[in-house]
Amino acid sequence: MNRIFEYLLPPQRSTVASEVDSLFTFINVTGFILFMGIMITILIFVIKYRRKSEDDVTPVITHNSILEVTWTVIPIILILIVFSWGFRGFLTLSTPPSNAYEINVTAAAWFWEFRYPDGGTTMNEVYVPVDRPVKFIMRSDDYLHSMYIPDFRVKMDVLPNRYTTAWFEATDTGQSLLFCAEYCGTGHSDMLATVHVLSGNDFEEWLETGLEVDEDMPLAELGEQTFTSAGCNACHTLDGTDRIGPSLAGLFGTDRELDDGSVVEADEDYLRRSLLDPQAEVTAGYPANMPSYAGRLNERQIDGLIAFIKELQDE
Ligand code: HEC
Ligand SMILES: [Cu+2]
Repeated sequence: MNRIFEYLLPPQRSTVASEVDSLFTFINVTGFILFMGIMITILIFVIKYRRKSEDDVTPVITHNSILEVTWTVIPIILILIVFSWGFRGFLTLSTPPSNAYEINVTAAAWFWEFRYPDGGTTMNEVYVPVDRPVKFIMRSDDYLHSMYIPDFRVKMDVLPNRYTTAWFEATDTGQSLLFCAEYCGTGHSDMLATVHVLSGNDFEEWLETGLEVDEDMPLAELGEQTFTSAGCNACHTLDGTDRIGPSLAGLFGTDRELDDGSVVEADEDYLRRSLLDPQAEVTAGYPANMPSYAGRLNERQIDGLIAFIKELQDE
């Protein structure tokens, strides 16, 4: 029976996925059978008990104990099955194994940040080992978000001022999509991340090397990459049009009017301040809702972004 739904659902790539799908299928199939049973009975009764002549009189029926017990007991049994099955799944999903690999997750408008136990962070990309439980300890920097990985069948709200957790154990190497499942504003649909499931060895290797910044990559190229990975593109375009914030094309070297009426030149130092303390100088005409990237980007990424924004001059 599960096979039918396999075509409708994302691939099952975690240890809980098949259990979740079985319950989903059970509820759908019993629901469908009951629905058809009731509809067909109604049709038969409409025809069989229709008024056949002028003097047809409806008999007085007070009750039928056998019938009433049947339609009470069968639904109760079904509900108890669904409840105990669902509760078991709920317990599994809400009890992370104690040996889980823990990753701290921060959701913010509009990107995901992942911090690993050995130090190091990634943005909008998360690397996890296969066949090993992984626990996300999550918080939000601003609004309500929700962490959803359809392939793993896990979803959990991410709140400000409170930690929530979610865990999974991936069963296949490869990539899965993670996205925000709680509408959180204009950039909500850009709040996407990729889960990279690596084999044990590849994961160890990635921990050794993957978190180091590539020193060979030209600064502007690193900046371009960071522009996407740090989620700047949710709020800024590069083609002169406004999104949440101003377009960054042609910004460098111009005079910027701030909301307190003062004017500053958009030089390297201004760009740096825009990233590390965006609330200090707010460009006139725009909301003061850019998140601070202090502690989120390393020095080389900041230099890279500045080099990238400078290069946008020529376009
Ligand atoms: C949540 C939306 C949002 C995100 C994400 C965001 N910004 Fe901004 N940004 C804004 C807004 C709004 C402004 C204008 C108000 C202000 O100056 O704080 C702004 C202003 C700026 C400015 C100054 C622009 C000017 O016209 O003076 C720069 C430079 C900038 N952002 C760069 C970036 C970079 C680089 C990133 C990614 C690392 C980024 N922003 C991420 C919303 C965002
Ligand atoms: Cu969100």
